[in-house]
Amino acid sequence: MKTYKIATIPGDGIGKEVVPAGQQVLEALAAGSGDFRFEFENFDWGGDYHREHGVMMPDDGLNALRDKDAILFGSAGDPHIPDHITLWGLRLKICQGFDQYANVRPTRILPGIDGPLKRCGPDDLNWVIVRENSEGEYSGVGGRVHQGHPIEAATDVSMMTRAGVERIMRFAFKLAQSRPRKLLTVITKSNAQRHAMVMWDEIALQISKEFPDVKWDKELVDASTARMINNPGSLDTIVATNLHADILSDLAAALAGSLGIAPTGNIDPERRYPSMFEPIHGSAFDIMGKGLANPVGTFWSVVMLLEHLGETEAAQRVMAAIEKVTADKSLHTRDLGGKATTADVTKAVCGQVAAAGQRKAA
Ligand code: NAD
Ligand code: K
Ligand code: MN
Repeated sequence: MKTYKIATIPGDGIGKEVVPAGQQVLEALAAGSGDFRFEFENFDWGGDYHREHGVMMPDDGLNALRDKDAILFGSAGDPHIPDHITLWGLRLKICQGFDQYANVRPTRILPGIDGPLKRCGPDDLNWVIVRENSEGEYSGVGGRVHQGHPIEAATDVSMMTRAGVERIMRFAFKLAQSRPRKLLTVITKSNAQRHAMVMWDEIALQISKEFPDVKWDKELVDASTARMINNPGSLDTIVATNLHADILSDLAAALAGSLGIAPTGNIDPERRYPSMFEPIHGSAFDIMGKGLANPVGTFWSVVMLLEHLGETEAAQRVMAAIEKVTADKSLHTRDLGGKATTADVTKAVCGQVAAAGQRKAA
């Protein structure tokens, strides 16, 4: 029997609620499968670890993750520690340390969930946003001088490299090619950002020649927010820079019903290092510790994790279980207008996964 080594890093806030829930779903899946098992190792990194050790994770922490088949992550963000310290000290350290340069964010309207777009059904909104995840606006290049003085100046440089843009474009075109509509929208802002974004556009054109069967267009990032709302069906696969895609994907999640249902994979497509899967939401300080967190974003991330492991059938089983549960409005959490708790939804999804396992065995 195959054994997959999975690292779990709940992190902070509701990450501590949704990651154990995701682990329960994987355990329910493995219990009903004769094909594979999981070996979990939990890492208590995050704000509490920072209070004790002064850092979000140990300096050699990446070494403890290196031999894992995948990482299930929650969120980095603590109400008492500045956000840039929690983010750079944990999540970005892993993403950049393992060169997880492709951040993949599927969005669609799940059964039973009413998004805010009244004219929009499940067939009209089915996107995958590809976010450049290693450089751009979040490259970390910049600095502050003369802090606190009237002449103070600060920069965050959006650094893009030809190699970095080529690899994310190629990844996005390939992904678009694998989807039924073979449609890619390249998000840009080359009217105002006249250096890096112009290179971005040129590289899009260059890489498009490798994929003659993919239909593609360009859209300015500001205009694309309006297009997502006015004409969602005109979009399918979308590629954007680190910052642009960060913003667009929260909008996409809200249009699909809630930030709480949206998943993501931080992928190293070359598989040199483990990839990391997480809900797109953060620590949600306003609801943490109350059992109100919607775990669906984490469960969908578990589906992406299973797909990454090549366990396609198991991934489909979990996705079907999620959809059965979202279709039942009595199992909606408060963000979707319901009254169910994190534990209610988790129990229901685990039950569906187990039942499907029994049907398979019979
Ligand atoms: P957030 O995603 O934590 O919350 C935004 C809003 O969405 C809140 O009202 C929250 O209650 C709601 N929400 C989020 N997830 C939900 C869920 N699963 N179920 C129900 N409601 C949900 O974003 P924020 O408030 O901007 O950030 C809070 C902290 O999280 C900050 O420290 C931030 O830096 C961090 N953060 C971390 C990550 C990450 O680790 N990947 C991502 C985003 C934000
Ligand atoms: K997250
Ligand atoms: Mn974000």
